Amino acid sequence: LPWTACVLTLFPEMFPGVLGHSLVGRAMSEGRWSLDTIQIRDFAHDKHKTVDDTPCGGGAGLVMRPDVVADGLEEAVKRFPLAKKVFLTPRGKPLTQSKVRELAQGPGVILLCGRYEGIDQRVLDEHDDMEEISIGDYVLNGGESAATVLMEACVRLLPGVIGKEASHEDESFEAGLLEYPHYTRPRVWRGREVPETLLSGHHEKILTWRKNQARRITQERRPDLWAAYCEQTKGSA
Ligand code: 6GU
Repeated sequence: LPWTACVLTLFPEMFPGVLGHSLVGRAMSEGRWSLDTIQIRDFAHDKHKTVDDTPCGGGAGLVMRPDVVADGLEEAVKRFPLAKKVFLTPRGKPLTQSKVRELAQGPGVILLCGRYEGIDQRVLDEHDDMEEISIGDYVLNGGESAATVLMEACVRLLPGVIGKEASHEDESFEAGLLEYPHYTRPRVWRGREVPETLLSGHHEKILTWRKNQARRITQERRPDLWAAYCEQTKGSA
């Protein structure tokens, strides 16, 4: 069976969206991964298909009902019993490339998308093997864009999705550094020249130039990544 993502959402029509295009879309039509959606509203029991209610204790916004969300989640688990359960929320642990690798290695993921005001805590307590993941320190209106980001990051790591011409080898986060700058023809554009070293044909010098550029850019822009890189690199070179 291919790697599968099962998305629980009030907006299944948002999928596959960007994931139906380019590399990741092609990989889906080639059967390298599959996408399933579950409409949470299908598990509402009243004739108005109510999924949320006012927060206990008062306050703004609405909270997703535990009975409705849990029934949807349990249907997803029936379909994909071995998939890792993930709740997309700005309160979650940050998504990292290492977490992406872990999720891409398993049989697939169940992605629960909620509204920002939240899901009744008791669903999360009941499913204590579910991971809460955030894609960054900013607020989205729902988990769907975050679920899309997570899926794209996972799918591009699946076997056969990226050819070896664009291998993951010299990628920024794999090496712990941001990427070096890229150039193509023409050699001079609006008076701006391609760095001499890249035209030298001297492969060793080119690799050194790129490594130095990656280190410079990482130091300038991401002192956190630079510190981690220095720590990991300590002793070698
Ligand atoms: Cl996973 N969900 C929402 N609603 N907002 C976010 C997020 C997730 N990650 C960052 N902001």
